[in-house]
Amino acid sequence: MLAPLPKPGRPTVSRTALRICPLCEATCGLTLTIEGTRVTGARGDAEDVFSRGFICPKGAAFGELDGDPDRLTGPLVRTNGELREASWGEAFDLIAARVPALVERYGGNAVGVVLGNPNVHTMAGALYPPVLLSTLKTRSLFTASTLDQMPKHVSSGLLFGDPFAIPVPDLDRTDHLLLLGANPLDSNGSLCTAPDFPGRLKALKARGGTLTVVDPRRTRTAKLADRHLAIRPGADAALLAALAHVLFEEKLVDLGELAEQVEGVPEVAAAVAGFTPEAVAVMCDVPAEEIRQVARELADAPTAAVYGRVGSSTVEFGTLANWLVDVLNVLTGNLDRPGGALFPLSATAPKPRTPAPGRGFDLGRWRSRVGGHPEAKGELPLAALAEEIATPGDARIRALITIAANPVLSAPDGDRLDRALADGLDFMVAVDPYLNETSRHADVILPPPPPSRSAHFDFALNGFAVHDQVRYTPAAVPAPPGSRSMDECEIHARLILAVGGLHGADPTAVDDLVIDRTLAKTGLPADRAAQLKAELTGSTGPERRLDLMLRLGPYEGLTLAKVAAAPHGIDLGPLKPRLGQVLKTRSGRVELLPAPIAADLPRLRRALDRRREEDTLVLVGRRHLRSNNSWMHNVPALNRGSNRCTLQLHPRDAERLGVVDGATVRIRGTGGEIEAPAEITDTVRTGVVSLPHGWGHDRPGTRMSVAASRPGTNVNQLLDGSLLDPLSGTSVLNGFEVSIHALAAGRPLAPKN
Ligand SMILES: Nc1nc2c(c(=O)[nH]1)N[C@H]1C(S)=C(S)[C@@H](COP(=O)(O)OP(=O)(O)OC[C@H]3O[C@@H](n4cnc5c(=O)[nH]c(N)nc54)[C@H](O)[C@@H]3O)O[C@H]1N2
Ligand SMILES: Nc1nc2c(c(=O)[nH]1)N[C@H]1C(S)=C(S)[C@@H](COP(=O)(O)OP(=O)(O)OC[C@H]3O[C@@H](n4cnc5c(=O)[nH]c(N)nc54)[C@H](O)[C@@H]3O)O[C@H]1N2
Ligand code: SF4
Ligand SMILES: [Mo]
Repeated sequence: MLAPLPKPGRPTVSRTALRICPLCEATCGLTLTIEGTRVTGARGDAEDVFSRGFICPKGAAFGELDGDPDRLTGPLVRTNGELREASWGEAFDLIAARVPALVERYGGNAVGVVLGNPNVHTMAGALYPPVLLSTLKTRSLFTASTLDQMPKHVSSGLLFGDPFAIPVPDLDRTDHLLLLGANPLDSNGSLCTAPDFPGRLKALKARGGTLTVVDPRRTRTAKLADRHLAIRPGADAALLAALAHVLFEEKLVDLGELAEQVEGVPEVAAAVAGFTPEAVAVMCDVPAEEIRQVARELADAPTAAVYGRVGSSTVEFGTLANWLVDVLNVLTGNLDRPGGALFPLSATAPKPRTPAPGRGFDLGRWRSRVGGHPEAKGELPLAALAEEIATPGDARIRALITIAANPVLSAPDGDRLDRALADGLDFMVAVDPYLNETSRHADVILPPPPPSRSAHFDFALNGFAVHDQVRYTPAAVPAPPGSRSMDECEIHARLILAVGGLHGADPTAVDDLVIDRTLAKTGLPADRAAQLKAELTGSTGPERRLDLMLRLGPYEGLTLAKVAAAPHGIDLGPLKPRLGQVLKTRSGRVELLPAPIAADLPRLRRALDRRREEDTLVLVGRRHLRSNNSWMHNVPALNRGSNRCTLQLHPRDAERLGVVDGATVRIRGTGGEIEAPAEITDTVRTGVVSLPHGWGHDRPGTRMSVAASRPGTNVNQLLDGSLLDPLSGTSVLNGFEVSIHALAAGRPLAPKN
């Protein structure tokens, strides 16, 4: 059924193969050029039903990233304190010898699991971590979500009863996009999967639509906007509350067809009553009249969508801001209508349910041991991981499994976490292709093969796509002769067996178990279920699981065979209204003012009166098109040219502080001090400085030679991890106070301890 792979070994003439790009959320279809088992080029697949040929510099560097000589080619195991190459058998033997014994003695919570960002970009990351967690019976789960989009999950859980019910802006049809805290021209979009996001924004403008961007920096996205509000960081919730206020005050609220499905509108009106444009103007540093104008434009647009991302999520009032984004979509009648914000329907989603009340969404069902942080969506704040390891107590975390995560760089206070990983753990496993700042602490590293050797399906990201479609790409390249690589799905399955006391069993047993459980939940009669199982095609466990999900999914007649037969994808149509199917609240309606939100609003109200010193500086992040979080700095094509890890500051602030362009500055925050070269630019507003994250590749014992040669500095060392959005446990990574001191110009960066 699937295209046969050429025989490995002989250098063949170059051929091409399709591969969905796993490097960011845009999921572009790529055409790879392959010589033998080496990827020598990548271009956009012009026939891809979704991306239609788009590619960015990261996708174009696919071959170099895939063939990075620093990638681990087989497992590493620690013996006598040193990591050395080992066989897969040795690696899993050691895990099986250590983890079940710890679970037996201290309970499942003694094993922490950290899931990082690339899990949304691999099939393995979608299919196996839930099984790993249920096998371990651990509540010690930490993911990149609490450095990112957990405020959105919490807001959706409370509003719609389902933390994964995330409406996305209908980019291709909307007349008006109000975009906050996102810079898709560099990030290519997030929780809004849209290959060629830049082109889609330009198309919006070309059809006469309006783009408003709210960002303390004049980003490339802001430059495209009809209106740019250079808001003070951390103030989005106040701005959005004021917009809601104006809608009520000027009688612009019009739920349209939504009216029947929403409760709590008068309560929201009362809740935002204090948030007049005048009351929020100082906190936001946006004139009251301009706020009124934005509200009117939003209400007047034939269709409109409000969309907020990282810059309005990883902030002090992140959940409130994310809630208000959808409150505005509701109040303007734009939720669940074409041109507004709609719920995608992916091919592997469960069949839509008949509208009915659901079980609702609860927060804080348990709390973290040390800090007492409430769980959100079953997770604890990643910022609390270090203390959960290092604080003595019977219930402390003693073993850690990190999968595709580099929290030493991506989470607050990496130095503290670094020490906790070094001194506080009995055992650590990392599933990671690199020996990096985090995995260097592992006792066992299990490296997945390069992406060209993995099949790809976007289980997670299709659920946030601006157009329904389905695409599958099998592995593009076979393992070269003599290679020790193991498919990442098999790594995950073997890991589950090893920690669960079934070490050595056939890894497809894990897939069969999931298939049987899934079939049992369908309520199908046993003979029909057995028949369905027998009909599944696919040459691997994960392929059979994908086939089952497609067959049980919302699109009649879709199977793996059908999807595989359409290598450029199958178009499933524009997004459609489906709110009734989505709602799982106890009332069966959108609950517009959930109690936890109402209880958090006074905190925002108090912040309106907060006066900061005139010369207070707050820090925000930024992303660069040729980078991705912490792990792409080892690819020469993506890490050349001028230093990108610079502290941007406004000329007026620079002058006041006596900082000249290019000089080294010392930046101080609650978590520590770092140094970076200053870059003076008026693209940041006054009172704001900006430093990107994911840098600081100067720790010993890693194997990322290119990254280490241009290490940059770790912005997250400025944070002590105590600053969180309380409802979601998400770290405040944007809009925190720092102080800046000019050092002598040209002084070399101080070596890190
Ligand atoms: N200050 C600040 N900090 C931030 C952010 C910010 O904006 N500002 N952004 C936050 C956000 S949004 C996120 S998502 C987090 C990301 O933080 P993390 O989730 O820690 O992700 P990365 O830093 O991308 O590290 C990914 C890890 O996965 C490994 N990896 C790459 N490909 C694969 C694969 O195919 N399989 C496996 N098993 N591993 C793989 C890489 O080698 C690396 O170790 O960072 C957060 N940190
Ligand atoms: N090139 C590249 N692409 C990426 C990534 C990457 O690292 N590099 N990371 C991927 C990941 S994991 C994610 S989650 C996405 C994120 O994608 P986006 O959500 O687009 O995130 P950013 O590009 O960081 O843009 C956030 C913007 O918020 C602004 N901001 C900061 N504080 C505030 C505030 O208080 N209010 C407002 N309104 N704005 C504020 C910042 O100036 C910044 O421009 O990108 C993904 N794509
Ligand atoms: S935009 Fe994202 S998915 Fe598309 S080529 Fe670039 S990195 Fe890959
Ligand atoms: Mo992210």
